[in-house]
Amino acid sequence: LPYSEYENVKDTDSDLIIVGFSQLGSESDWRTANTKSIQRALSKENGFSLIYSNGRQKQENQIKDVRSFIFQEVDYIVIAPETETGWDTVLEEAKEAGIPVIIVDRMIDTADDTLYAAYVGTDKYEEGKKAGLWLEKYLKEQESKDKSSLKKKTYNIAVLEGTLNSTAQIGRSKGFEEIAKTHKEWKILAQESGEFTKAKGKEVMAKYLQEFDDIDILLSQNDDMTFGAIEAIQEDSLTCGVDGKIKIISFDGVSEAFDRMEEGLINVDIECNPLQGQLIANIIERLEKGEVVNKFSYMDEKVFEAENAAAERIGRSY
Ligand code: GYE
Repeated sequence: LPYSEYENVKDTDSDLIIVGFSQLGSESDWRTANTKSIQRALSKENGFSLIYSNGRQKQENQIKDVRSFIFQEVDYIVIAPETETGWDTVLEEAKEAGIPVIIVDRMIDTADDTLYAAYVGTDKYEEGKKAGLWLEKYLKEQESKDKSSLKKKTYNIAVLEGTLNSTAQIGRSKGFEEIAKTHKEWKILAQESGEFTKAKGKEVMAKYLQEFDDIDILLSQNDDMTFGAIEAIQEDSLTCGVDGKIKIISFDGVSEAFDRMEEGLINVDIECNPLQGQLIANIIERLEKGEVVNKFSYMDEKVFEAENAAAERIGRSY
């Protein structure tokens, strides 16, 4: 936003709390829901003036955006960071300018926790573990069935990872591997990034299908990549999901994923809750009053299985 426009905001609505929000991109349905939630909570009606910037999946854009917020002398800065490292310098600049920073969704890697006032987001490591625990339970159930199609000595797993070095990728990989390493019969065939997008997810999955002819399980670290992967699987005349050859574990739980679960194409979706706006607004309001805030706030999250998808989706807004 040009400086003149900001001045305008400030003059006419001097009571509003001015917040600069650097969103990392618009790569997924999850991200859209997250952006909307934050825009809604930090609206004029609620006493905020929000300056939104889209980093287009590049940390360097985000750093520029944060610098522009500092220059514009906003009251608070909210950052959903693309990747974890490399934030110290710009956060020191914000600190020097006396602007409190709230980190949302993904986390940053810093030795100095005075560089941010609070973090609001989700526990991605837990999400990864939940995926592993679900698979453990699922395979046990299959093995106890007499005529299960999925009864093998080794289970071949292909992984579509998210943006490398993002908290969502690091946490979900680590959490899942934690469970996988307790199972000698689980074999991770490949683990590559699909950058959290549908197009890249499809591309990498198509490559996996060329390379490996016996994938039993796909672990896809977000729904958008899963949608791409399903297309690649179907174009290869293969089947997936509840009654299909390749079992699919996905993450996020966006509306389209519920469609795919109802169709039986995705077996399970590990929820990641993007509705973080209200919590962020609450934290800013408390900081305004000089109150102490929790340094870390995590959203509640569930696991959705295809069998219960129709009932579980009732009342969901994205
Ligand atoms: O799972 C994915 C998005 O950081 C939790 O980023 C977020 C992830 C989410 O692109 O869809």
